[in-house]
Amino acid sequence: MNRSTVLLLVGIMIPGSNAYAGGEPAQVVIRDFAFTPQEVTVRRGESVRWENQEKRQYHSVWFETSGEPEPDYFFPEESYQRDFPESGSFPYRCGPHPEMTGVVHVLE
Ligand SMILES: [Cu+2]
Repeated sequence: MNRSTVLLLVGIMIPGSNAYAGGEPAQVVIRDFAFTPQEVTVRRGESVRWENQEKRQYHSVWFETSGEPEPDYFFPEESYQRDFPESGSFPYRCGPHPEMTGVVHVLE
């Protein structure tokens, strides 16, 4: 295993690291009423995928402060994915659970 392979694996395996994982969407896990990692960084044009890993609870990923309508809830074993075509920092929350918050940072 060469050095760049090792660095790539480290980037994939450490939640919250800023490493670029090579075209796959950045992953955020939802479990125990929390987004993990709470902050995620991608490059402009990349996407983020939220996976609901709760046992029963549905959630949503709502970019309320961007003026967007709340998207549909998604349930355990479902996911929600979206692209980020603009750079900036985009806070979001869960619609039914306002205490659940996260931020997507999009680099130029
Ligand atoms: Cu929720």
